[in-house]
Amino acid sequence: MKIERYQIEEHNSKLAQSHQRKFEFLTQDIQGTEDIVQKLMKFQIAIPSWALGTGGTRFGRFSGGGEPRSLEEKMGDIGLLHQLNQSSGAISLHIPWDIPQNIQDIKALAAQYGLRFDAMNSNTFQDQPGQEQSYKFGSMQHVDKAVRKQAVDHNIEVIKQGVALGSDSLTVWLADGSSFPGQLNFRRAFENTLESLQEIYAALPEDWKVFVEYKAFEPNFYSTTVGDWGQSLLYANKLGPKAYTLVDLGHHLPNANIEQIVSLLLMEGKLGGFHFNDSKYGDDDLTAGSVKPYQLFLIFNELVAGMDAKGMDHASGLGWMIDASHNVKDPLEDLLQSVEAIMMAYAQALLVDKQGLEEARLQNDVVRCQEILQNAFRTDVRPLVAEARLRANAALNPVGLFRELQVREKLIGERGYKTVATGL
Ligand code: PSV
Ligand code: MN
Ligand code: MN
Repeated sequence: MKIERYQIEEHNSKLAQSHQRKFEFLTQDIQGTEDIVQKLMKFQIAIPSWALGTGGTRFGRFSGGGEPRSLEEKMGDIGLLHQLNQSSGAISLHIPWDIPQNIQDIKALAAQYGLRFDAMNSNTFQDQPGQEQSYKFGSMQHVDKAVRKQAVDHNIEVIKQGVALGSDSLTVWLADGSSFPGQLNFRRAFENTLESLQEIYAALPEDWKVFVEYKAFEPNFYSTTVGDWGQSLLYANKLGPKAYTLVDLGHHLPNANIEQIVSLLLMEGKLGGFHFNDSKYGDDDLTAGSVKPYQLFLIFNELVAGMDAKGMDHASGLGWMIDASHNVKDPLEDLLQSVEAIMMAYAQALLVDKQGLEEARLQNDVVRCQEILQNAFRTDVRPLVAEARLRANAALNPVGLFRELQVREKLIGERGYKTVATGL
């Protein structure tokens, strides 16, 4: 399945008039729209290879048809997304869910789709067939050195594969922890984990980064060994300048102030990567912006402010990725919606009157502070995001074109109805 350039152009010309009207209306009211459109065009969000099939819950999985059956087909799907929005130009692999066989062919395919290899993800939270040691009681925290060594070796192997593909970062998420009080010596678990991470850190190439992803709970329900941003930051600080904290929006206890966390991590120069999703309860992995779009905007407001304060480039300063997949939507439509929501939150954050906000803060004018933030949040920025797509030769309405072209039906035609994406 390939989308032809003329199909995008035809779609855009049908919507051009109405888009132009909305875009011009917005530019009359807002200063600096050109700069915002340019920034939106540069901003790319990596797609994880595991989001292309229907996710599941522990109660069941209802696969859709036409899901990718191989890494090549997953890249094909991301290629389609990227053609539709020109904002999904990177793929994040999870080893061994993805098995890159012929690296040169995989790289050539990526180049053909215009994709970059984002952070590599290791997996020491599941036992793989034929594996010698079990991760049932943790991996890097394990009381048995042989288990820890296996986990370290796996991560080093993932780095090697990443180097061959042209990636430049490793994300480590550990399921390590305990489910019952008394099960674990917290300090020993921390020290073992640190030692394992240090061995991995020592194997990082010069220009690589390692992201330490934290998560409050699940699959362990009493303690998690990298359980919050404080613990992640401890590891990152002890490891050194190539280690950073990774924030996944779904990995906090309810009502955590994620925007404040992001702000302080950026201040410390220790925010490395981001996993976008949304949730009402926990690590729900729902479409970004589907439940709490205001929170997403507040987070972006801190990201933009913090990155500007450090002179960081928004597009390349942090690793941006979606980490979501669920049961009931077409995964590709779901990802298009997530990217759109992220772009909107970013555009709204760019609209914030930063100088006015600082002045209002200095005067303790709380009402004005809220007005400034909500003025930006309540601006309909969709024409700005659409304009960025139009200029990048993407579709004005990606989900609309996905349906018009019957992409899913065609993928089912090619791959069959009963497919299960690998690795999920
Ligand atoms: C864990 O919940 C997580 O957020 C990590 O990023 C994993 O690598 C990913 O989900 C996939 O399970
Ligand atoms: Mn994640
Ligand atoms: Mn998660």
